Amino acid sequence: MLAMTLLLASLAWFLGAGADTAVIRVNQVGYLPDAPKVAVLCAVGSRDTAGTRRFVVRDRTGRVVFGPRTAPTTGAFGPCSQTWRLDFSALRTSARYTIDAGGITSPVRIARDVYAGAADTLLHYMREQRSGWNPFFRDSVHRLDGYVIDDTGRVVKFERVSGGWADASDYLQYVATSATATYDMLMAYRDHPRTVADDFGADGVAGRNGVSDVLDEARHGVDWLLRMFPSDSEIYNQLGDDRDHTYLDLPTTDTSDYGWGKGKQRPVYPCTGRPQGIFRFQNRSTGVASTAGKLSSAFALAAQVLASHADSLAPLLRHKAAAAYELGRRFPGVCQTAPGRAPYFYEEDNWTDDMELAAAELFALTHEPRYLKDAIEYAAKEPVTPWMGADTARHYQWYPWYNAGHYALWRIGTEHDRSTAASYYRRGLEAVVHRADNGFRVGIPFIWCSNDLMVSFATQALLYRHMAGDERFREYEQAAIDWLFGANPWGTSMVIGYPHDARWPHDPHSVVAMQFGPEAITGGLVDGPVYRSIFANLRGIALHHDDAYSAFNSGFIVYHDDMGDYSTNEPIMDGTANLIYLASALALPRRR
Ligand SMILES: [Ca+2]
Ligand SMILES: [Ca+2]
Repeated sequence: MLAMTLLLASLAWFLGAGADTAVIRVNQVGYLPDAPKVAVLCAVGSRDTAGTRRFVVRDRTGRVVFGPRTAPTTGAFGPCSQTWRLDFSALRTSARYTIDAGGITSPVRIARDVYAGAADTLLHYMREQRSGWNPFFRDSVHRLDGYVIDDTGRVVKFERVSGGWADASDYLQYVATSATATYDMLMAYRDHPRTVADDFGADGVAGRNGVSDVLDEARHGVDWLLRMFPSDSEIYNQLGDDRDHTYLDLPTTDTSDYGWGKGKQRPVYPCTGRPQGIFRFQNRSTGVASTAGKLSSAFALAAQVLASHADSLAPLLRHKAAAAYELGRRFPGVCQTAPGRAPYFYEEDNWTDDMELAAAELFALTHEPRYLKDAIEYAAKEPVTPWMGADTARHYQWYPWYNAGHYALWRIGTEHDRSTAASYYRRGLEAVVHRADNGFRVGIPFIWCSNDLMVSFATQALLYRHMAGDERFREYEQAAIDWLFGANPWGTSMVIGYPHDARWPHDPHSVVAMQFGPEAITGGLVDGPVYRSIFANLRGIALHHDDAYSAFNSGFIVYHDDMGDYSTNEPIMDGTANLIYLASALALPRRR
C-alpha cells in the first residue's frame, strides 16, 4: 500500500512537472497576415509527451476564433522532450490573441505592421558601435588610429584610419565584416528605401537630414572603407588585435596598450597574401581577393546609390570599386584576420563569392561585359555556401554567411543566368532543410554566431522566393525568422531591447551594457545558441550568475543570458547589419 501511495505520488509529481514545464514559443514581434504562423509547444523533462495536442486561439475577450485544431508530435529537440507545431496560418485577421493548448498559453499578435521600426531599432546599435565620432558617447573613439605594421609587428607608418564600427563588444575592427555590413545596409536602402526612418543625421545624432538613416549608416561605413584603401595598391584589413581584450573599458576610455602606450595608437594590419600573426598563432591567409572583393562590392553599390543622390563621393567610389577588384584579380585567395595572443581569428576560406558579388555590382555600375562574364564564372565555382548542409564549420569559415552575389547576378543577368542563380540558392536551402526535420524547423549548424546563419538562411530563402516565385521553403524561412524573435527553446528574442515588451537579452557580454544598462545597446543581435561542446571548450567563459534558462539548457545547444558567456550572448555588428536587410524586407513602406 505504501509502495502504491509512493508510486501514485511520484506519478502525480511527474505529470505536474510535465505540465509546469511545457511552454509555447512564438515570434514575439508577431506575424504578418499572409505569412505562415506556427507556435511551437515544447515539453521539458516530461514523459507525458505521447500523442497529439489540441489547441485553440482566443481573441481578447476569450472567445475561440480558431480551432480547436489537433497538432501532431514533431519529435524531441534540444531540451524539449517533445514538440508540437501549432499551426494557425489560416488565421489572418489583424489582432492580439492568446494561443491555448490545454491551459498552456502564450500571447500572439497578427498585423501588417508588426515589423514597423525594426530596422530603425537595429540601427540604434550600429550608431552606438561607431568608432571615430560616436553619437552615443558624444565623444571621439580611437581617434589616434593607427600604425600600419609589417609581418613582425614593426611600425611602417602612421595612417589616418579612425572611423567605422567596433566589431562586437571588443573594439577590434575588420574590413571583412564592415564591408559586408555596409553592403547589407546599402542593399536594404536600394531594395526597401521607404522602410527606414530619417530621424538622425549623418553623424548619428538625433535630427533629420533628409537622408534615410540606413543610408547615413552605410555611408559612415563607406567613409571608413575608403580610409582602409587609401592607395590603389594596398588594402588594410584590420584595426587592433586581441590585446584589446586585456581590459574591460568603455570605447572612449580604452586603455589597450599595443606597445605605444595605454590608449594610444592601434595596429593596422594590411592584406599581404601571407599568413599573419605577430605572436604565437598565425592565420592561413593565401591572397587578397576575399577582402578586395568585399571592398569592391560595397564601393560599387555605394557608387550606384550615391550617384542618384548627386553625392560628390560617387566618382571616387566608382574608381575605388574597379581598383579593389583588380587587386582581387591579381592576388586570388583569402585575407584572414590576424590573431594576437589567443588562437581565435576569422578563418574565412572562400573568396570567389566575394569576387562574384564585386563583379556583378561592377557590371551593374559600368555595364562592361567582362564583369558579367567574371560574375558568372565566379558564381559557378561555389554555387552553395559550404556551411549549408554541414554539421559544423570553423569560425567565419564561409563568409559572408549567404552569397549575395547570386542575387546580384540574378538582377543583371540573362534569363539563363537568372534561373542558374536561383537554382544555386535552391540547392543551399535544400541542404539546410534536409537537416530541419524537428519541431522548430531549423537546420543550421549551431556554431559560434549561429544567429548569423539563421538570419542568412532566412534572407536567402526570402530572396529565392522573390527570384523564383517558389514558395516551397516558406515554412522554413518563417521558422528562422520566428527563431530569432522568440520561437526557440528559451523563448527569447535574440535582439537586445526588441521587441521591447517581450523577453530579450538583459545581461549581454558588453561593458557598455554593464555600465549604462542593456538599453544602451538596444538593437544588437547576439551570437545565439551554440553546441554545448563549443561553450564548454572556449577559453575564459564562466557564468556570472545562476542560469535563469537552466531548464532549457539541458540539450545539445545552450544559450545563456549572462555577461560571462561571450559565445552566445555577445552582440555582433555584422549580424545586426545582416538582420537590417531582412527587417527592412519584412516592414511596410512608410508613408511620407
Ligand atoms: Ca537621416
Ligand atoms: Ca568569402
